[in-house]
Amino acid sequence: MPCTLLLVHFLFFITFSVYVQHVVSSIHRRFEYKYSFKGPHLTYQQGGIPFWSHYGDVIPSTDQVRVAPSLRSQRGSLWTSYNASFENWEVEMAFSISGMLRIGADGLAIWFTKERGPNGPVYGAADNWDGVGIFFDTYDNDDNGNNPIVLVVGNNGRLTYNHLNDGATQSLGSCIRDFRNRHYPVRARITYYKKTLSVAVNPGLADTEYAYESCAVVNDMILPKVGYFGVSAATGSLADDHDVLSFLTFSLREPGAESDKKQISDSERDAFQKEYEQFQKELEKRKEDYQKDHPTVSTPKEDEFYETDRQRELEMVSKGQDQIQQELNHLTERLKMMWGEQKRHSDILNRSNKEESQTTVKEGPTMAKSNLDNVLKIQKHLVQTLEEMRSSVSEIASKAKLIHQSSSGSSNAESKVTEIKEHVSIVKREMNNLLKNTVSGPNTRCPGIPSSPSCISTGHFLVFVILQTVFAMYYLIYRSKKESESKKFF
Ligand code: MAN
Ligand code: CA
Ligand code: CA
Repeated sequence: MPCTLLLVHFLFFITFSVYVQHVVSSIHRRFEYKYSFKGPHLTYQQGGIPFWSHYGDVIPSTDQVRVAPSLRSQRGSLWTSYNASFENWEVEMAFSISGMLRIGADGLAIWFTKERGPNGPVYGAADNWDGVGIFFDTYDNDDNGNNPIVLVVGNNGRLTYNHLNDGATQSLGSCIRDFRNRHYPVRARITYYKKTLSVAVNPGLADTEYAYESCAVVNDMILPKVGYFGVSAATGSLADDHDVLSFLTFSLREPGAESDKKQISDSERDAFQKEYEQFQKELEKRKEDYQKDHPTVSTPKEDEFYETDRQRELEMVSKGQDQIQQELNHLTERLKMMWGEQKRHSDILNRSNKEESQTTVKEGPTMAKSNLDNVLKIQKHLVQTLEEMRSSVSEIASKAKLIHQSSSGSSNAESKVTEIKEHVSIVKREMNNLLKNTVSGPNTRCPGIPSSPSCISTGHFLVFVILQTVFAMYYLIYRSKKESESKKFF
């Protein structure tokens, strides 16, 4: 019985998890580029950040924004140019707070507030804000040993931040994390969904983008319906570099709360159209300004960027010619090798003929030799023809390239194309001849290589053996005679 209960409980748990997962995963998340920035082309050429305004000691660069540098008493902030009215949203910010000393100051803040707060005492931004601030406080002002700390502080405009006690009594949620001098960028994810604000932090210990740990959750948090996103940082008598590498904002929509397929309204379309036209005008104006500032730089005409059909065709012809040339080179090499081989065989044959004429009967080597000479002639002819074809093809290729380079003079190009065609037909004809010669040339079968002649015949061998035996017997008799003579003396 308890086993059945356990099973039911387990099944319920699984179903519930799947349901939760389904709901969470089907939240519609849209990247909002007007409330975001990231490298590698973070800034305009003049140093501004598209859709953002920066204040104070901020130093923007192409791949990051230094919100406050490691100098004493710096304050910097940046705010979105447009306000946002997302009911639910999420911000992912990658940052790095680093300094030479064991202790740094003062920290970095992420904001969503009704108004922008360009300058002030709260991590470089204005106090008495209406909205929420998520603070990364590095310096332990109240000396209670709990910094660096992450805290969430809400404000309706009436609260004055208590910098001296690190907002300890004002925070709605917090977590102690060491986010200074990390090996990898630290990432913070702030999610505001159905009036719950959650803060998660990836402490930058590894290069894993999504290793977030929950830090704080604040329920029933009422934020302004319309507000600006911002980042700020400050230093005091101690200082760190406060760098933001990316700030990505997403709007979130509950599943089924809106229809994605819904067409945009007429007023929205008009607004987008206006904005587009404005950008077009701005672009044109910038182009003109650039021309004025750089009169010597000529802007290439648009059609100079693209190839014409003719250029493309010639490019292809040229490539084809290169390929043919390569093939012919290959063929020539092989024929040369074959020719060398034939020559070697012919030398062997000549040598053996000479030897045979001195010793034994001739077995018709003149016939084989004349065959071989024929083959050699054909080979030679083939190599020559191929050489000619190769030079012809390279001529075509270079002409095609020449036309390709100067394809503007069309009448000239026209005549050169005809020339190429003629050359190609010559090559074709020669190729056919070559093939005919190779297939039906006279006596195309090479004569077999004669086996090397044996150096002595059987008759000679027998005579040699008999002579040797006689000589050996004569020597033995001579020796025994000498021995018996010498014995007589003793
Ligand atoms: C000084 C003051 C403080 C600041 C610390 C650390 O004490 O400027 O406000 O927090 O330095 O920079
Ligand atoms: Ca502090
Ligand atoms: Ca503290």
